[in-house]
Amino acid sequence: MLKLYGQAPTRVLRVHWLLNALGLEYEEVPVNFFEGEHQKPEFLRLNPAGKVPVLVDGDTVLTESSAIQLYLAEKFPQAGLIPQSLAERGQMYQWIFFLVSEIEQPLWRIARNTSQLYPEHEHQPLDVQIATRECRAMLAVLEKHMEGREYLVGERVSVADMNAAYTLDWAGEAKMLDDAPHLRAFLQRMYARPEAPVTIAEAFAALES
Ligand SMILES: N[C@@H](CCC(=O)N[C@@H](CS)C(=O)NCC(=O)O)C(=O)O
Repeated sequence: MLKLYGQAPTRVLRVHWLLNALGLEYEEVPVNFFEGEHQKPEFLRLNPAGKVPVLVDGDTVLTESSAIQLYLAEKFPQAGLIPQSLAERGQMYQWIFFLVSEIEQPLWRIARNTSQLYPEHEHQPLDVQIATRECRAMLAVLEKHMEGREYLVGERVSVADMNAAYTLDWAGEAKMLDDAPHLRAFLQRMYARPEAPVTIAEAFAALES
């Protein structure tokens, strides 16, 4: 059986989209950051970066949430989550890389400079300003792309949408979607889908209850 290390509200949620859509059974292995489990030798043997998610599928060990999404979609091609034409596949990769490098990256810079994830003396307020500006500019590019579209690529849902749903949920949590009605509508459509996992806010609320 598949083993997935990590739990909501981490980037494990990206993988939940695929596992749910494909109807796959898996064992979830929680990794407790507060107890330093991600830095224990047995975990570092799986992912030397000390981060979740990690997917173990038999002898295959995969890290990087977006790579795991693509791996699962490719392993079960009958679900049609990878576009068939090369042109659309190229666009799917384009948007996934865009989401991870141009949108998630500044979101992460904002998070680490404003939360208790990093000690306060390491916070860099100027970088929050720069990352906010950069993130908004890149969100505007995606907002324009989504005018009149239901999906990021082509006419049916693909891994790009499942990657975007998690990333834009994070952007919404960071109050970055006020000027992006098409992205807000996209998020609503995605989270109304049967395979939608919990949102980041729901996962945090569950932790506190
Ligand atoms: N690029 C990686 C990032 C993974 C990542 O940063 N995961 C966080 C949780 S969302 C983590 O495990 N952080 C632990 C740490 O940085 O020490 C991915 O997309 O999987």
